[in-house]
Amino acid sequence: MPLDRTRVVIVGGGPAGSLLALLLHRFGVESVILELRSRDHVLERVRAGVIEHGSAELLREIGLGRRMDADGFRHDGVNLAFAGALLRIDFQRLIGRHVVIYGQTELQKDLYAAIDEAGVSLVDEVTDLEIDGVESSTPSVVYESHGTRHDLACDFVIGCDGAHGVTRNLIPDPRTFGREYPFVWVGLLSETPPVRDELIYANHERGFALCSMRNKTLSRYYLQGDASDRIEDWPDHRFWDELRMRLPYGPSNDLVSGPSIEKLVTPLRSWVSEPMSHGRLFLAGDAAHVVPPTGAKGLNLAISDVFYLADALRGYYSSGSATGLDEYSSTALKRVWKAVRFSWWMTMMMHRFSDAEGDFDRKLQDAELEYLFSSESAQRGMAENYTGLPI
Ligand code: FAS
Ligand code: PHB
Repeated sequence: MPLDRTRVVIVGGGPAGSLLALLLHRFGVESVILELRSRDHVLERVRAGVIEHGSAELLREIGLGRRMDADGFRHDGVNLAFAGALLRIDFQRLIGRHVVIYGQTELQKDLYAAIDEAGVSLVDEVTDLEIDGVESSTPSVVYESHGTRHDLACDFVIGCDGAHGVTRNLIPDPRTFGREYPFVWVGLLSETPPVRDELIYANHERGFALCSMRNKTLSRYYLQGDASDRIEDWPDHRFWDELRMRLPYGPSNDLVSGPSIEKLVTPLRSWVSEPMSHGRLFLAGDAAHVVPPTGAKGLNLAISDVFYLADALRGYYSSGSATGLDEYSSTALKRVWKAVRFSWWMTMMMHRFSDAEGDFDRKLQDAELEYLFSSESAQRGMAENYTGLPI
């Protein structure tokens, strides 16, 4: 079995793993990414679409801003619909910040292109992964790839293997916190012009709806569905009829429908596993925390985690200081919990819970929205969280 050696083994080649490898490469720290699926499979995934102000600045700093700024949309605001009214939260006027609408699919393409250009090693279709020695100073990872078994010795193992990964199982007695929401999101991608230039989050008695986009001819829509719903329950015509009913008058009339080119059903949950490190193992992104997409925080938390971790590893390799590594978990979790709180708040405010959930909660939701629609301070608070708290 060929014995290889590197400094950092990154398990998972999604946005967290590939961005971390690039940040480390910039500091001259060698890494190897081990990805379970094929490169094409990872590149085909349709997930997030909102990049926070700070995340966009970081991506520009490391040379990943060109396509994002050319093909993405800078949004200075977002719209909330409730009781037939439409409120625009003006990020620019309230706090001088913005978000960028740029598909995670496109960002992943940019990350893989930059990885290839930098000559960073990305091994895909990895199986039979065995991670050993994370409690020692010489961890190793044994894996199979394209019919050959490898034993990779390293200094650190980073778990960037997502919500269904294996690395977090190496953390003994983790404390996990979570909440499952009693509904799903049904997402649809269509080659139709977006209904508006900015996103619309709608709270309607028939359920939540979200209007988003990827470009001027590619729209992304989401609807709240029942927890037991499957894709077959949402043929295109039902999706478009329901969306039209849940939008306020103007957008409802202007909605252009068309055949779906991709559809998904995704459960909604808030979940955090602490700590995010153990010995020479560190977790980043969905491997340690999952948020409902209502707050558009999942991808952005993956970006801030690896930003903190890369900085800590740079400190270790440049000065031998382990301080950043020792503080990584608590530093990352501080920002994670604020994003978990905001994503929970947006989810509770914008979705319809069954009557069984009780009239009192319904009344609270109305009051929450009426306060937001009437208070500039409340709108400023939402703008701060939505555009992204400081990294
Ligand atoms: P990822 O899950 O993206 O990547 C983990 C990688 O590890 C994957 O490529 C996986 O194949 C690999 N892997 C898994 N097990 C492995 C193993 N044993 N060995 C090697 N590799 C392994 N966020 C938003 O902000 N807005 C959204 O609209 C939004 N929509 C979403 C829709 C869906 C359906 C999902 C699932 C998530 C969505 N998210 C959204 C959240 C999403 O963007 C994640 O937060 C983001 O992908 C997290 O990035 P990673 O931590 O890199 O995890
Ligand atoms: C998306 O464009 O896919 C998107 C946007 C905002 C969200 C979730 C998803 O809150």
